[in-house]
Amino acid sequence: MATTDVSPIAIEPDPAADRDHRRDFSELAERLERGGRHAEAAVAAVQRFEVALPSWALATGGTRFGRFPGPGEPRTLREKMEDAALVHRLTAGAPRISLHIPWDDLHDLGEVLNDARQLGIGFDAVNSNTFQDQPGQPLSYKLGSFGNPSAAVRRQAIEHHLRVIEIGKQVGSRALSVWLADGSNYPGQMSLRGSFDRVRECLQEVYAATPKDWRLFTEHKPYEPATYATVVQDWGSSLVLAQSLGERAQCLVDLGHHLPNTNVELIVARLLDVGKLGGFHFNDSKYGDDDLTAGSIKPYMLFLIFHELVLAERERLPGFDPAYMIDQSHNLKDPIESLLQTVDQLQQAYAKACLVDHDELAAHQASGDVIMAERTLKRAYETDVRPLVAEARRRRGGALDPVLAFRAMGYRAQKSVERPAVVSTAKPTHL
Ligand code: PSV
Ligand code: MN
Repeated sequence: MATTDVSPIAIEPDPAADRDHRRDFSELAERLERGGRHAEAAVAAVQRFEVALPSWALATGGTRFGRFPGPGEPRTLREKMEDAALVHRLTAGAPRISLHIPWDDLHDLGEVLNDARQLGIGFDAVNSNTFQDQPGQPLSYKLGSFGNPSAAVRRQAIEHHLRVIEIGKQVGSRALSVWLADGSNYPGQMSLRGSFDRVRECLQEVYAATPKDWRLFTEHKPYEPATYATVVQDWGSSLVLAQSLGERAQCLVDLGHHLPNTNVELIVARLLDVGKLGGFHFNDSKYGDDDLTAGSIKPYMLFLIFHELVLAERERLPGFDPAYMIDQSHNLKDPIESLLQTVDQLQQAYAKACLVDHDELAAHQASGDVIMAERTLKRAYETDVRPLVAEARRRRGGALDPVLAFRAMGYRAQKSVERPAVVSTAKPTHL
């Protein structure tokens, strides 16, 4: 994971908080040391951790029932990038934004690049959108895009992806994420095998058009909008696609894209095993694709996922290079605050996973000591690593407590003056 410098937005100094932090961190480091674990290695790992922010999560999302935006929300891509730069400034861990095309207005790419340079923001994977019809679009995606029985619709969807790749090349992206809504609502509506074959064929053409140093991520999702049979429904379908496309195609695991109780860390382990774990869309969920703040509902699962990642990192699994991205919809929370919380949760889950005593765990596994093996994991999970991640952020110029620092800055109040609300009839942008 490469690190990227943070931009110079001032954070209010708080000497008392700083003093308390130094004490908390050295106490934690000392306690860890006593147990044979080392804070410094975990701090260094968290300092290297970077996650991409989705451009679509910087403004209030919504549900199909409504959208309730707050004051001072970004109205343009430039404003979204300003907010993204602030999230990076405070967390020291989110230096890139992931564009969604055509949701993001990219008509003046030169200006977008210029803004990004000024703000110190880079571009992560580009996301295509063939799940909605756009104004003026000749053919409809009502019955799907790559899986559509009409060759003309499939051609239109391919052309869209080729345009997305061209934009991605210009902004310096290194990956294309493809999530398809294709599927059927009723048995008999669509050939289950035929639609998959069509999706595979279209993806082959798109894959061939990606630059040789890019990756293509296929993202699965069990249902919604298709309620009976989504074409890329599960990680098995995603894996079959990635394997048939080629080495640079890998699977993207969106944490919310699983049926309740699915063992997502096991899916991660399987994909790692075959060198096909492309990356993540982090979020959390209770029932379906709820797009909640990462770690808000199932923090232990998030830790167990990071545990698999740390193992893979330690074992230097060939091709291990997961792309970390967020995919959330903030309906009630201030989007910036939710993203700050998210990055912090990811940093904490990663830090905890770094604190697992792997030798001890392996010994308990080998002797079949179930209790002690579980305790070894739990000991890491139950460690309060907040001083550790605060220290990692501090060393990279970020905030000790990003949410509190954000509130102290008065950024939203200032933006609500600078960005008067536009009376909007806009529908929710993200379901
Ligand atoms: C729709 O479910 C979705 O949330 C997918 O997860 C995509 O990654 C995202 O939208 C952006 O297209
Ligand atoms: Mn996603």
